[in-house]
Amino acid sequence: MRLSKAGSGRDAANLHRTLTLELVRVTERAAIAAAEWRGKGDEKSADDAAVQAMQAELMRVQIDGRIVIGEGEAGEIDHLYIGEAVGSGEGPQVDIAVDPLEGVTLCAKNQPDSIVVLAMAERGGLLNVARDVYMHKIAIGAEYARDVVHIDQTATDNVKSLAAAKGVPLREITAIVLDRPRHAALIEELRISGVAVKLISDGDVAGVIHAANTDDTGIDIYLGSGGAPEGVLAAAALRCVGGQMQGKLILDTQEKRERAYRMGITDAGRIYDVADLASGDVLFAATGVTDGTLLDGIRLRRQSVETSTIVMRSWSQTVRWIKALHAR
Ligand code: VTB
Repeated sequence: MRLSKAGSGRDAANLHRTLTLELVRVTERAAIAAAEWRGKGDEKSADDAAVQAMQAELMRVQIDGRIVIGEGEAGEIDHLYIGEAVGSGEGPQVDIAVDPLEGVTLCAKNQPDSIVVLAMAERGGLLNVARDVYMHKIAIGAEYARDVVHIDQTATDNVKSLAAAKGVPLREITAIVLDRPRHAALIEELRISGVAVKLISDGDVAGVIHAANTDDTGIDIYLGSGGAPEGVLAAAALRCVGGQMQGKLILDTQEKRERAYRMGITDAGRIYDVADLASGDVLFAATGVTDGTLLDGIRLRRQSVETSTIVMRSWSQTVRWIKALHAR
């Protein structure tokens, strides 16, 4: 039997293969639902619409699926909670991480880069983290040696080392950082070092992906902290497109540490790399809600609705951009 790059058998690989398009349907439908709420200033309705549409479409997929990164805990919410069984129940056993509306605020304000995101892996393939947990993250392209940056080094040391590896002066390096008060010192440090800082208001799944695609985006490195679920989703994407990332969970309360422990995280200080966050055969799909750098948003035409989706798979490293027209 031929073994896949991810070490899984060919049969399993072929099962996952047919799921690629199924996932596109799921993220497309959620994005179309969320798009109705673009620019309406109502984050909750936008999120609810995406969640319900995603859950309904996921139920139709032929998988024995389980939500491992969801919208919240069982009992707290009705749809897409951690541990929820999704899919028809027949088919491969898979784990699913969702962010039905990444950048809810962006959607409510009709600003760029609001997307629907979903990742699927073989059972046990995705790190289980709760929605309210944060993660320190650092990400760069696949083309660098593994020791060029390290999450425990200072930002200054990391960008210096990156510039040297790239063979350019520091002023030609661009870092992408979430614009948050908690990053004031980091941004200041980066500015003093001389690098350019691209600030984003939300959406660090796309931010990490951009840092791994420097030739297309001009972004060399992602730095800072953001949601841990978004970290796992970004890692799933990097498994497919290539790229390096390290993540460290921020378990700053006893309650978070205990909850993480129950979810299987025994070493609170562990540094995760891409394959620790998302392993085995991994599928990743994202559909644009508002126009953005990664994807176009939903276009409402007279007769149809146009969607723009990126879908990829780690086993084959295939990346597809799917533009679709849906009859109104
Ligand atoms: C990020 C980003 C999200 O939350 O993870 C961020 O990807 C986490 O930081 O789009 P804050 O809690 O400080 O916002 C979002 O911006 C929103 O979920």
